[in-house]
Amino acid sequence: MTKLKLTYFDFDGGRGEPARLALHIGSVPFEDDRINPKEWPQFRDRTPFQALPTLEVDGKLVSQSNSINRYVGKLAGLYPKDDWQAFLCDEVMDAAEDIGVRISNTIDLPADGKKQAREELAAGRITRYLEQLQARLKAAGGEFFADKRLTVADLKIFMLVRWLRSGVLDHIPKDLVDRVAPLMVKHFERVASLPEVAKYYERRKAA
Ligand SMILES: N[C@@H](CCC(=O)N[C@@H](CS)C(=O)NCC(=O)O)C(=O)O
Repeated sequence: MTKLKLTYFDFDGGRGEPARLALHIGSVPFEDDRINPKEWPQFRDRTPFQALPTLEVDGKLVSQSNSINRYVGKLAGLYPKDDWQAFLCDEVMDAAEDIGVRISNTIDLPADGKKQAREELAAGRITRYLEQLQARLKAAGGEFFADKRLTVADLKIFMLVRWLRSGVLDHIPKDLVDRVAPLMVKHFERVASLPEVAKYYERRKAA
């Protein structure tokens, strides 16, 4: 059997979490390697592109979160076999990644610059992306983003929406998703209440 080790920072979110969740949902055995951010400076140069997540597959180290999501999605039965549905799934994951990158780029800005950049992002790109993602969801039938069933695209969006609604992002109103893309909130709740997802986070809370 293929030996998998997924390495990411030790928190329940971010770029590594959709793959963790997919592997759990698909009952695919893997080593859940969690790095304390304090260890990161010593660890950085051991990764291919000085970034996490990474996935070790039978001793071979690879990276890039959406590539990992596709690979583990296939192992977990959470990636479309149909090429068109796979394309829809990929587009949504890459759009989610775009938003994440734009927000991450504001993290180290000085306070004033951060406020302005985030307010512009919230009113501009993020709103636009959320509206477009909502339109994609509607076009796919309203429940899931591709293949009329749960795929890794839903898990990636689940993390993004949870982050945007969490209130941890200063200057990005935590009710933005609710206001501009209410179907995305319904989607978030749908994914959160799937028994495998709910059970996973109950176990994490108890750990
Ligand atoms: N394109 C990469 C980006 C990876 C990335 O920037 N990861 C962040 C954590 S979410 C990281 O490792 N940051 C630490 C650093 O850049 O030093 C991917 O999608 O995996």
